[in-house]
Amino acid sequence: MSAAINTSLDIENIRKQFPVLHQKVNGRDLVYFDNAATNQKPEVVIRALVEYYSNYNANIHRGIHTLAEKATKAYEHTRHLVKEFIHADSEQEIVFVRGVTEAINLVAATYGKAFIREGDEIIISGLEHHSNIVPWQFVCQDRKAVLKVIPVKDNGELDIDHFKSLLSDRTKLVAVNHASNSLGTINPIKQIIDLAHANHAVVLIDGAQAGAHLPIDVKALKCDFYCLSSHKMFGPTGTGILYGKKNLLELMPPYQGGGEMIKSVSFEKTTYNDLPYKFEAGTPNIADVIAFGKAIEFITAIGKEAIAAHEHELLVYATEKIKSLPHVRVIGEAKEKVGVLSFSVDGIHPFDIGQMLDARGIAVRTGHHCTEPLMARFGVEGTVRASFSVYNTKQEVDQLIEGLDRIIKFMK
Ligand code: C6P
Repeated sequence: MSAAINTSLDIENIRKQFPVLHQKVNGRDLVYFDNAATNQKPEVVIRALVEYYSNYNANIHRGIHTLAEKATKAYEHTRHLVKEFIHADSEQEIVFVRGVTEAINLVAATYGKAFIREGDEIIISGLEHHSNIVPWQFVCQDRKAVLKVIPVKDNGELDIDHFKSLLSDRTKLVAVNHASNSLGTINPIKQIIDLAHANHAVVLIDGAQAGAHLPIDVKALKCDFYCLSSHKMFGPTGTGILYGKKNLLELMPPYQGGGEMIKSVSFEKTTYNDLPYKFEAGTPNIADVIAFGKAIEFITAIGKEAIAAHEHELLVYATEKIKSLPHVRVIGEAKEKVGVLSFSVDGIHPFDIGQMLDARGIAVRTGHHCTEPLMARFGVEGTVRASFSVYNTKQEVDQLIEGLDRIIKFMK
């Protein structure tokens, strides 16, 4: 990893836009390093929620009154913004869901039901979040299919040669993340997609840890499905998207039945709505989707490249500093990483470190990060994870390192 110099961002000004950052926790200025779990929300996003409920709360796609039309327009505008953001061909390819977990479950339940047969193989990787493991286990149990796993190398990268050896004409689907939430590894998804397509397998990319950090071009990638969670992209919880290629979404059966997803219903026969509404049964999460649009505009206005450069600089700085501390083991040293630093300290439980850092106002995540197989691969129960965002500073990294230094001296 090399430190990229970035002078273009006014971090102080960016920080001012995040009300939650300006508070004391346990008597100290909050240092928020749990961004991979969920990142904080700028004022524009918070204001969009208040504005919707204060001024034009109404159900969408149903009413012809002024409020309903305004709400529908704002909701559909976010779909347009997402389409542009990930370079999809059409708004019909963008399905609003609760987040990445629901997006993957949707594909597993519908694509899995329609296209996976006994003896077929699904390939995932050893870097996956439980959300990209368990739904495929459901499919495999249901369809008597077989789950295969791409192994993880000691540095936290996927073993792509092994992946090649797993591919065969039995492979029907490959599901991997764009970036690992536990180690930060950025996966070579273009290569993975090309290899899978050469074997006529479809590919789902879990973009939970990429949305706010990495460029996403579904068309250039030629990926079949791509999933995002709003709350990891400065947007509200409870919404996100599934991107799917139109021809695939059209072939898939609906996920849930109810209002909005139908064209007509009689007791004898129901016909389904056009894309993407076929997959959006019931009243959706209108307010959060509208505010998600503001989050996308926020990211675009700063520029993903500038965000990534800043986070990379923090990652390089923090990694160098943490390695100078005794008893610390950094887990995950892939060449390409997002701003995630996972580590353990010999003889001190990650949970204890997390608690002692919290006492100093520093928020990190500890535990298995919903990647138990990955923790087992590295022979640990869990790690301490510091994850960076655009509003974090080197001074905050210094506070983390100073806190850790004291904890290690105190405990050892
Ligand atoms: N990871 C973390 O602390 P949801 O909860 O549906 O928005 O996202 C699930 C998910 C799927 N894939 C990856 C790679 C993820 O990182 C996450 C969420 C959080 O790492 C919460 S466990």
